[in-house]
Amino acid sequence: MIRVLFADRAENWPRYKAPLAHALAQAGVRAEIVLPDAAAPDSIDYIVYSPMGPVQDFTPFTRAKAVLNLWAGVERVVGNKTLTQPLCRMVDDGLERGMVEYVTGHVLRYHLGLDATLAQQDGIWRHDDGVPPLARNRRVVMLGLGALGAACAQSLSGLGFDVTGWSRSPKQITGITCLDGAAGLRQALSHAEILVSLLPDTPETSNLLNAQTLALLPKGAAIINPGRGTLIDDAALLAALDAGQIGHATLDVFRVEPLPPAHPYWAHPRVTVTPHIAAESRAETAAQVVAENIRRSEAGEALLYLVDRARGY
Ligand code: NDP
Ligand code: OXD
Repeated sequence: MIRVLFADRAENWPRYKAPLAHALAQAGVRAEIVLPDAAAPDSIDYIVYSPMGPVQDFTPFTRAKAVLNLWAGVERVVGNKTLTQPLCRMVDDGLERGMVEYVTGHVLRYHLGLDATLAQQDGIWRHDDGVPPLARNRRVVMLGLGALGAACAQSLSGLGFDVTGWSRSPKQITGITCLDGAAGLRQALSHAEILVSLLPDTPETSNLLNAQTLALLPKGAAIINPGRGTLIDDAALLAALDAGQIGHATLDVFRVEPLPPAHPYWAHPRVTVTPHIAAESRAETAAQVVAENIRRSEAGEALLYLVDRARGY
């Protein structure tokens, strides 16, 4: 019998309790699931981790064989010096579908000009403003072509959008123009009518969208950022919005969360704030990923979704 510590916030335990027990049983793993303080740290075999949870010092977990993050993003744990065990991140179908729906919804909103449509209450028949272009004439750029970025890019391409993606390593994805490197970034940004950022927070991606790179976008471009707040130089984005260089931004993630009430994003007429809800790991599917990794570890097989700690994601 192995011992699995559920180290997410206590309020999430009721959602995970049954799915985790079920998934472990389905995977053929005999396990006792314990909560923090219910067992000695040196008796724990696996840590189901969350950056919001109570366990951030891994030193006492001398027997733990892996730390299994319930989140996709790892920026809050990847540099943790007390973590000596392998770290896996979450790649979960529920998380992916949620992100696809959020990104597709906001891209369609910008594409169709829905904000302006919904604001019309003046009785004016604006037929002369024309119809929106077809999706195939709308250029969408996806920064990041990982588990989430690639799924969103493919969904948008499936709707007919002209999709370009950018990643660190070269990629080939059917229907997507894939770019990489500094020149690829410039090329991608220069034709991004709608820019979506699904990059992780690393030293290389910090302030990637700054005064210089925002200036490369076509005037009036829209930005959707469900990646991480650190990707954007906030002062530069606010200046670009005020100058009309950026037409609108939908931001789900911020340097400080919750976004402080006095932050200029809240009141800005061309910013939509969503409270880090673009996507969330779903207990039923995430529990299966955790259980499969524990099964693999116990069977001596390679872990899934191992984080490259030098790379930072
Ligand atoms: P992945 O690790 O699968 O993908 C990351 C992508 O970013 C990869 O394509 C990678 O390139 C690319 N990338 C990383 N660094 C660079 C760089 N320096 N230059 C160019 N490309 C780079 O992550 P996911 O797709 O699973 O998740 C992406 C992010 O989404 C998470 O890190 C998290 O921050 C955020 N997220 C937000 C949520 C929300 O609710 N708002 C929910 C879940 C995640 P390559 O493929 O070459 O390695
Ligand atoms: C994640 C997130 O990284 O919710 O999973 O942001």
